[in-house]
Amino acid sequence: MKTFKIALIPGDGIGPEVVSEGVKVLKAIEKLDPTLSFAFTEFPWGCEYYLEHGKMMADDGIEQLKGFDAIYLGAVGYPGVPDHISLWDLLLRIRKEFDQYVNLRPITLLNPTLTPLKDKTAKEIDFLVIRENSEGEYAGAGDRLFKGKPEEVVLQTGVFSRKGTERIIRYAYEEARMSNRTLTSVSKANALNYSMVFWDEVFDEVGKEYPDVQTYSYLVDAASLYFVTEPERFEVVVTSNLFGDILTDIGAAITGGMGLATGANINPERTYPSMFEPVHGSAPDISGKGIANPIAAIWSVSQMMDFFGEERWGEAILSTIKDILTEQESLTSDLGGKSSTSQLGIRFVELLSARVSEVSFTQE
Ligand code: GGG
Repeated sequence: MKTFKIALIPGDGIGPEVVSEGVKVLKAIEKLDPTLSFAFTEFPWGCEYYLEHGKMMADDGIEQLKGFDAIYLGAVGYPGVPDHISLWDLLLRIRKEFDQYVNLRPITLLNPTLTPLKDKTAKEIDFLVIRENSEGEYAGAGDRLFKGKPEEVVLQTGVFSRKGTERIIRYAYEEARMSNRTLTSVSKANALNYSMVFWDEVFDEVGKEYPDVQTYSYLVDAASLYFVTEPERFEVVVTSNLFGDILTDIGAAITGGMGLATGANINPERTYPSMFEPVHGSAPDISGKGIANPIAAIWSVSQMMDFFGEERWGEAILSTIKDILTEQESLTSDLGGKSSTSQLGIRFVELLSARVSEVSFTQE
């Protein structure tokens, strides 16, 4: 029996509501598969914790998280705490301290009715965005001088190290090679004449090691247009931290909305735990109403299972998401249904159990 230790950080707003449905799925897997178990530890960190303690997480929080196999995060941010504090002192702190330099965001149309794009099929919207997740525009380098004075100056510096740029681009080439897909680099070298010229050079240099991978290179503005008009151009995409964050919101828009967008923050070397989270934020406007869509959070569990090497479960969860998306009445209101967050979770577990009841899991 394998036991995976999972740190739960439900966080703020709808975070706890959607994480609770993901945990329901993990507990169902434990029941269905005698070879697997999960040991959960929940951490109360987030904006409420900040208002009580003046910090988003415990001082030794990173130390406490080190021993886990994965972190499952809901959402961060709530009115009353400045967004740049909640994001930097919890989510970005974990990504950086644990060197989770790869952010995997699949852009996959799981049901053809969900795209607002006329005439686009599921076959045409199916790609993976690999976002640099440790530096770039999110390096946190900058300054604010002469605050409040007429001569005020604010600097926000993008940091693109050779190590950081090479490793994400190499990861993307490996992914493209392994899955026999094309690789598209998205940058903006005409305007960002230092950082993105460098990015493009590294993309070409590393590419010499991968002559078998077909590549493309687009400016971020052109890529934004093609995400909407010709998403079939893309198979694997590699891009910088900020561009990746923005582009994947467009990706969410063409595949059914933020309720279906997932992201995995990966430390490929497995020196530290990786972190799995829905892409959406805490949505204070709907929190506490029990209507948040938990599918993105459940998809994060699928990514977690893949990361654990339990791909049959990753695949079973993804297939069950496709199943539930065909049942209008089982969905939440953002997808035109009437179900609550927890009703969707209950139905999901029923469908998952039915799907895998045929498969036998044996003790290893
Ligand atoms: N699900 C985590 C969350 O609250 N994300 C909101 C967010 O703004 N994330 C920024 C980012 O991924 O860079």
